[in-house]
Amino acid sequence: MKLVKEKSGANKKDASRQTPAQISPVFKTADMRDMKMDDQKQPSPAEASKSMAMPMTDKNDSAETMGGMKMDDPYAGDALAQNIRKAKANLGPIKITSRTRLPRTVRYDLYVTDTTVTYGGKPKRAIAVNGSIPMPTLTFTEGDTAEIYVHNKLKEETALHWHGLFLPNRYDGVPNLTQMPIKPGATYLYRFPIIQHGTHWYHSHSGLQEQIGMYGAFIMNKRQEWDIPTLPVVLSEWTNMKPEEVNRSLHAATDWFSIKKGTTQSYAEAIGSGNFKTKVTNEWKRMNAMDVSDVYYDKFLINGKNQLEQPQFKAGQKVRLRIANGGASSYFWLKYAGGKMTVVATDGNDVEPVEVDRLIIAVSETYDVVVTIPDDKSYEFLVTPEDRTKSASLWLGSGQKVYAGKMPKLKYFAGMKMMNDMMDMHGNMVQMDGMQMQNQIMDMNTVMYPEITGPEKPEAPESKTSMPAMQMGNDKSMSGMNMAPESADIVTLNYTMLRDPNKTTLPQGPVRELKFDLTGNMNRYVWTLDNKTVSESDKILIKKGENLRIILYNNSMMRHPMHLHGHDFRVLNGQGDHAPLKNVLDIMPMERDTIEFAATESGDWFFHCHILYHMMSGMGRIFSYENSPPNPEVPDPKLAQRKLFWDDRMPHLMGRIGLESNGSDGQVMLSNTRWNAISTWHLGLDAKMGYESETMIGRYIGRNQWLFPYVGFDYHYKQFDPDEKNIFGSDYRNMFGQISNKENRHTVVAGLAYTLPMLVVADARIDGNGKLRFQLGREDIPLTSRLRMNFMINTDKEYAAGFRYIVNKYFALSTHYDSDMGFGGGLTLTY
Ligand SMILES: [Cu+2]
Repeated sequence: MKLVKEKSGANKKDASRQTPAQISPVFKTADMRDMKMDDQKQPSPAEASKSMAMPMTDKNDSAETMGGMKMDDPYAGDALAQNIRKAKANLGPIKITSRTRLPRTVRYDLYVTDTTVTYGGKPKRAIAVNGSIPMPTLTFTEGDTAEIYVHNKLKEETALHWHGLFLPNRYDGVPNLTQMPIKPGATYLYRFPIIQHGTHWYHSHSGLQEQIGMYGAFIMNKRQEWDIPTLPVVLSEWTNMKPEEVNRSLHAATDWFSIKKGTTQSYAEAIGSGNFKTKVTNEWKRMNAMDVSDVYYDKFLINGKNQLEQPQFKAGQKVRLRIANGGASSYFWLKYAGGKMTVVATDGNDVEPVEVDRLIIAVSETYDVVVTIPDDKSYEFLVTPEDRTKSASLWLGSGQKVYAGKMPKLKYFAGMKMMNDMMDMHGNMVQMDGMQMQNQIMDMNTVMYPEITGPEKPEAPESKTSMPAMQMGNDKSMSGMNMAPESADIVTLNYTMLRDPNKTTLPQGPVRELKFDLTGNMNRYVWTLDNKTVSESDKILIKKGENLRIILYNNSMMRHPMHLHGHDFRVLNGQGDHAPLKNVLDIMPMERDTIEFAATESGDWFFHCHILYHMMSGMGRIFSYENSPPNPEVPDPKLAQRKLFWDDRMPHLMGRIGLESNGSDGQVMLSNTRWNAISTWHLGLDAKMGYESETMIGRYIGRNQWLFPYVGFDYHYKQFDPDEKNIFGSDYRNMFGQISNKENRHTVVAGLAYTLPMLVVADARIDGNGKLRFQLGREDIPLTSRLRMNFMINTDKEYAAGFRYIVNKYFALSTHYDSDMGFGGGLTLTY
């Protein structure tokens, strides 16, 4: 992309940002100018009601050069152009109203308190602001100054981040980065000028508070705004589990969430649906069951309600929905029962209107969508999480209910098959030549959508190598692909359909290119950029005045909504000078996307995945402006950094304790991104059965974390019985002829564990007496959705196998046979 010299309307924040103290006098003159303009523009009543064409349309654009080519119509003949024309025609003339009042300081007082909610059917702790979940909608007009007093009435620290806002770095609200956390009982003032407009939102950036209520709409009106009914729509999700427990469970890699969702993809389910080979291939490639989202939720919410009624709208009315996805980890499909939805803005920035049947809104994105109420009925605006487990509905209008149509369940084995094709044996995504893996053009998950690719059926032999039908949005250039007939009818929004009505070229400056691979390890829930967490990487120094171009490649199996604080970036999507401006980029698996922005600020700005649990595991970077003045909000930057880094360094405790008729087997682990401390034990009922424990600490190596060198200590005590034999004979000597020394072994050990295909862990070690041991084992083989099998065998002539039937998150019925302890049955506790 060539940079254009002129300073175009792109960088709305070109006007340098100052602290409010500095800005007040400057703003006064600006206010005067504004006022004058307002006075001049002060519409007569006739004028005010005079219809205006789309304010976003810049008529002069049509003769501009596009990518060096002179064109009369920049998008003649193109499907997108047709869509835009139609959308504009259908929107028709929209009245605008001008803000006549002077810009002013708008004050809000936010009281953050503990509360109890019953969203999931049980009373649970949540956090409310001014008694409300979501937090109250904060409304401003461009030119105002925001004065927001946060009164922390919690027993814990907090901080609020103003998502998508251009503001002085010290008010960005990232605790331990741009400010110190607001202490319990303290009041904190955020004061910044409103220098932009559009639909934004705000949320806690402190710990996991965002999951339990701390999200709300932040609306900045233009000084000339559309005069149609407008509704802030904040989407979110609720879990009855404490967010800390959600986070720990994800790291413990229990598959409890899959069981709750019905997506275990067990062997029985695979065989029953003719997908045995797919399942084996999946495990051969060392993957666990696949899913489009990590967490099971009990309820999905629109403005804090599962069913939200808005009966005031009448036939023929247009409504502007200002939608913000305030969910912690859920993407949402949006569908409307009353016809097409017209997308008019994203992340607070206008786009040329386009009509779609549905769109997916990534975590933390915003979209402005105009819908029409066709008749005096109640039309469903359906919000469905990406995993389609449940939904929430907004009802527009009154009268007979018109449903949008539930989204059918995902075809998980089709998804698993696709993943198998996409993943090589080294855990890398296979590069697909000739496929446009960018800007959401090709949604690989389409193979899982029955509404596009047809209902689930047994393994189709012909789809072995060719990609099944995909939906390509309305990009006809992909017509070579095998498209299912239904897909042509459903227009799904993708990023190539977003076009800014104005030029968004960056101001002139040196261009610096940065590249990041989005990386992750599903099995240990480690999420990184270039296989490094925030705490494992240095801040990325950037210079004021340069233009940064960032190329992102998603080499993980999940999509990630990458968010940049304090700046809008251009998404290079083929729209040339009119590339859309966003602050969140959803990037699908295998995609390579390019964004660029002008470095116009100072201070430290977070760039991170907005899936809360990915962010907390370290998926981000800090962009730091060189030679920034010290931030007065962070008096001790070293201490602040230590606290910030703790988020992804924090170890998680997990354990499994078997209490069976032949004794107790179990293990506890304390592990973080790379390190793992494990203690395992086998305690027989008597000395003949033996007592043994092994305690190890080690570090996982490599991005896939298949290799685990460790050191530790082994204690064995077993009364020797010369007559005892197992299937290998006496275990007095091991298979290498070395004396096992089981009656009294306490020695140091050093070893290497490695995860093999089929997720079998091979473990070779040597102890302080020179004795070798080689062991193979696997936990958690999913036989049915709740039945798990495990086995172990080693050269000490020990072996074991067992079954667990998972009753709930913490309890399982279990039985196992062990060469030392024999048969047993009982309970297994999982933590
Ligand atoms: Cu992510």
